[in-house]
Amino acid sequence: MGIFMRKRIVLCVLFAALLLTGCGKSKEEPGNAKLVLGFSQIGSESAWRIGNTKDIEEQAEAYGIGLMLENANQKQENQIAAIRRFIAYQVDVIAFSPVVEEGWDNVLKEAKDAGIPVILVDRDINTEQEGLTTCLIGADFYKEGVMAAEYLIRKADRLGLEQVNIVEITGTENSTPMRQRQAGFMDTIAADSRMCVLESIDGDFLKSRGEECMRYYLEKYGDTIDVVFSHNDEMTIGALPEIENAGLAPGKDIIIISIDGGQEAINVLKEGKINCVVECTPKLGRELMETALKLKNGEQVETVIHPKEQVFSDEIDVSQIGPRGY
Ligand code: GYE
Repeated sequence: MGIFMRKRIVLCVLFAALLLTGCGKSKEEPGNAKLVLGFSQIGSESAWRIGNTKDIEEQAEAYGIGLMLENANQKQENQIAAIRRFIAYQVDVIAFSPVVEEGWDNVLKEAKDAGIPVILVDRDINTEQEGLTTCLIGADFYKEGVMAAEYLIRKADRLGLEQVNIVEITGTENSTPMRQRQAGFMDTIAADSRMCVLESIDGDFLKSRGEECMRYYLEKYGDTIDVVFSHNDEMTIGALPEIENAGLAPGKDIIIISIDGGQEAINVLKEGKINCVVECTPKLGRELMETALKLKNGEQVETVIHPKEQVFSDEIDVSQIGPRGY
């Protein structure tokens, strides 16, 4: 089967699916035409990501917006192909969460030429070209790294530590949260001479990689490790049993700092095996729908929208933390 034939079949299936789910643009009632939003999600690598997808689906439904959602299974090429399908279908607005920062110029130029506005959700891109995207709706990852480091400095003060050996398990290499969480954390501990980063390794935001990284760290550095700074809850949860298997108590022998604030990590924080979780909310759906509607109506939108976030740690009464919803 030729590539064009295959593409045509994919488009037909997509179109039929949209009609079935009522997401198609209504040609009969132009005044009442439904906004169609194409959204390319990165994958399903974490509770955060699954919560983010669910929130976007629920908010699209609540706003009466037709959502074409595609899951890229962690692959940039799948996201590029999805964006091309959205352009071919002539959706009103395209949104996507770029798995990495580089390599989007061509496809975004195609969207621009087709006159379709693009919203970045959660993560940013790196480009020299102006005007490829309209805005970014996502967390301030740099600030998250700063808050993680500030907690650590306070904890080291409280414990009276003289030297603090840190291992870092980072998120997907070249992704915005990886780059900025690391930068915020490193910049903040830089002035504190007690802080010593033994090593940083890419854990790709995955639980299985969190496990592997921790096993490697324990073999290499043993009980000289004072702190694990992990860029997300999944990797943290993967790392904890490795620490216990090595005969050490997470939360006591090793200070554990995580990011996201999903329910599972909060439960472990309440058990005392995690010391600090910096919140990163996946609930970006409402802002996304509001922004998409504004763009469709030709209104101005904010270039960056950061949700408000907080820190959950052993400095507060953790029993008061309510259900997280992701
Ligand atoms: O921290 C992680 C997810 O981009 C903020 O991606 C997001 C990150 C989140 O897989 O759990």
